[in-house]
Amino acid sequence: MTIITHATTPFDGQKPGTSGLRKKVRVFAQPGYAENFIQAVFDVVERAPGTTLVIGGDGRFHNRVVIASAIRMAAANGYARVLVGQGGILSTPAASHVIRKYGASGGLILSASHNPAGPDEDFGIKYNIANGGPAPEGVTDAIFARTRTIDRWLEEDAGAIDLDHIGTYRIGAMDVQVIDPVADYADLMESLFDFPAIRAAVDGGLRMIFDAMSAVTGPYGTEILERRLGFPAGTVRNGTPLEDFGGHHPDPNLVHAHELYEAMMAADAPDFGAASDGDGDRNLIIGRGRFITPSDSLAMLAANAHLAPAYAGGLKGIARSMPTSAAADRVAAALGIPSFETPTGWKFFGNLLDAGMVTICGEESAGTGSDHVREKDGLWAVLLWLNILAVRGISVDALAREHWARFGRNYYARHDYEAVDSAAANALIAELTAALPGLAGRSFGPLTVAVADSFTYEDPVDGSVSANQGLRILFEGGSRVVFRLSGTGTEGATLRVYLERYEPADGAIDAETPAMLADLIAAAETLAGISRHTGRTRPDVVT
Ligand code: G16
Repeated sequence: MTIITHATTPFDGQKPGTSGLRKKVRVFAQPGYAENFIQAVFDVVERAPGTTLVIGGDGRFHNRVVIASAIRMAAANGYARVLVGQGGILSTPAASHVIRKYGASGGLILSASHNPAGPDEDFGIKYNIANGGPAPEGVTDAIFARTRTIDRWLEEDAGAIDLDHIGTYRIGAMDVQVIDPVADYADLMESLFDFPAIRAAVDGGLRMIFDAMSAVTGPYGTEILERRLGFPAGTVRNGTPLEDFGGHHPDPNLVHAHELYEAMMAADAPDFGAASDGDGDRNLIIGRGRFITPSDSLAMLAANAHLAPAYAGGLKGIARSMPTSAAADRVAAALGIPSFETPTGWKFFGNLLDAGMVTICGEESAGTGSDHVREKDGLWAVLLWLNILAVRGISVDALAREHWARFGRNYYARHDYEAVDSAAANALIAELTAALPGLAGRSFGPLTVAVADSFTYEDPVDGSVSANQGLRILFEGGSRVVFRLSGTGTEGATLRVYLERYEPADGAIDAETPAMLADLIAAAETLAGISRHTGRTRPDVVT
């Protein structure tokens, strides 16, 4: 076989964001665009000669094209073996597990997560390192620097690539091993949780809906929930991954998973409802008549995790991203374990997990996970919830009420202003940043600012510093507003406004969230001039 050297020139803007490089398909489809980025990865990531690379994606439009290219390029760049999911499918947590289980030096995950798919929609490439987690900033910065000087990419002259038949074949000096995308992951889940207890609860009548949103978790949900746990056929809805996700936005929140929400609020709702996103790392949890915010889900899972075999020995610590509510911190304090506050982005949990400082992590953006892999994991969260409900024989609503009665309640919402003009969004952030030093002591309605700052994180493991990770306005009494610009959008800027109000256990813990956050919403508008800068009078999405 022959290695072909393709001359190339850099493309602008190949800087990875919160979670890899995300752009419109039409951007990725430009000749050499994906190849430049993948070659930049291969040029900078450290690995011994002859290592294994894992490749998989969420099945979205353009996946197969890029996967075939990545396999030919891996062969030309000295990898000894590629492990690729059948059909090019691997959920993000499954890819993380496969990297770890088979000792790969890294993996390429082709996904734009919860963003829509199709010829006019989104695509993405993310590189994960040998621990199975997203590459840290030092690596993504080096990849970006390489994309700016790249002048060639290498490819094995191998023709068409078969992704559909399980087995091993050779191209050039490299083995391509097409693997069952589900089996390893399903075995891992079975090793973590009390499957017999869940099966017994199913036999006793426990019922659920799992909405895979026509994205990658369909086959995983069907195998685990219906085949291994015995939920009736049809428990998994929208279970076939489609290249365009059925035209839907596979973001498991109350806006995009509204059919699930309505089913769970109906009189004949099953006990438990859940959904996952495009690549399977996010989760939505709804009990009969009770939505659980991602921040509360993290706290409630942490408080009950000892009921699952994998966590029976207790948790080492809990980490949450800064905009995630402080509910989990109260659980950590009660358990006498440390809690950590990191910037947005799962990659910031990697060092804490590797160092054995935390066991469970979570983010307000519907991500929860543990040290079993180095990604957030949608089905893991669903199964931990099921494990807890099965062992305790309690409803989601009763568990939530019990939790708030013990720890108090962090009312929480995120307001997203999408596809805002980038210059206007940057001006809003710049103006608010300039105002921060003068805010302490000022009052906004009934709220008085205690501290206002721009969040900087110093990693306690390697000492690396990440600045400008969101603007925090902390009010006396534990309420706060956080402003930041999303790092995952592909159109203009997305302004995220995170609102949190704490009510102690003897306070109003059974109120409606919008009413409880009204003062904070008004303060956010006054503080940041959202409508003045963006022209928007209401958010596009409230989660
Ligand atoms: C990614 C990251 C998450 C982050 C989320 C939102 O999730 O992995 O850590 O919380 O984006 O980020 P942003 O607020 O910058 O848009 P995913 O599921 O898109 O990979």
